Amino acid sequence: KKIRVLGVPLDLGQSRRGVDMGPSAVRVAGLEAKLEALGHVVEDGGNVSVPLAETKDPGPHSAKYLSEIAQTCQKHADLVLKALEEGRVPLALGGDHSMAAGTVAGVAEYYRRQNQKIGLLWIDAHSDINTPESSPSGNVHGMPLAALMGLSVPELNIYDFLPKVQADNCVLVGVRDIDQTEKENIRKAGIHVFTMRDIDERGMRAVMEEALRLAGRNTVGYHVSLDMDWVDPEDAPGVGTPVWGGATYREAHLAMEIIADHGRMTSFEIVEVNPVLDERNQTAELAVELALSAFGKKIL
Ligand code: DIR
Ligand code: MN
Ligand code: MN
Ligand code: MN
Repeated sequence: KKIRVLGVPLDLGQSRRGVDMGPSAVRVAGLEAKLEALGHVVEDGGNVSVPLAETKDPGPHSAKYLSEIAQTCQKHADLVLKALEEGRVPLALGGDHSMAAGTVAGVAEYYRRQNQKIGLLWIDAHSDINTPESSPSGNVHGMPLAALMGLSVPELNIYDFLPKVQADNCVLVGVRDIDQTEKENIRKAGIHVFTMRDIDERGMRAVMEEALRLAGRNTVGYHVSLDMDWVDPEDAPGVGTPVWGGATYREAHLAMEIIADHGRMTSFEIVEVNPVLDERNQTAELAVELALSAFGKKIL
């Protein structure tokens, strides 16, 4: 594959500082060279410019830095769209998860122009479907899925069409921490959810096969949005909102390997790597490993 790396050093969507250094940490961990060793052609599109928190006013508590985040998502979406137009697979590096409002918009817009739809795999400890009304924190990284599904946050409606993905093709995998006020939004949006309990009971293999079937039904393929806090904090300590009981090291790899086997991933992003909270860059290194598995690295 021809891959274009797109960095989004965005840390305005949550309150633990340092996630803006995520793209750098993932590059330092050798992303490009290792993907090329796998046989891909990789180019680095650099980082999109992001306003610095110190120079901005957060605005209303219900959705802090929303206008700066929306501007960043628009620029990022344009770069994602351009990458696809130029025949490149976008591989976006975050940055906090609010950037996904841009990544998914760019991918969905590219295929919409060809009268095609995409699916969305949202792999995360959290469901990120709060609205400014339901959010207890006011952190926009907890809201991108609500924006993409058209529940709220019109500022993040990049390219002005909704929903970005049909509810029936939107699948959450591995969630284990959902705000009480957020649960109603999941029901309203009508998306599919596989919790950690589903993974415990059915196993990663069965859950992923079903998730990919749903995301892939009547679509060209699916975008994969991987929040590193999906992985258990034992293996991924460098994230802003760790939650115990996540995917194990091998479960995480297996999920990515199954995605690669199906060969239908349109685009990929890894978010929420926070080097300030990490231990010797191990979370960024794991992010690179998981990207390699998603792009086809096999044990044998
Ligand atoms: C929480 C945490 N639901 C919020 N969300 C996180 O702030 O809306 N998302 N950590 O990744
Ligand atoms: Mn290269
Ligand atoms: Mn997230
Ligand atoms: Mn999360």
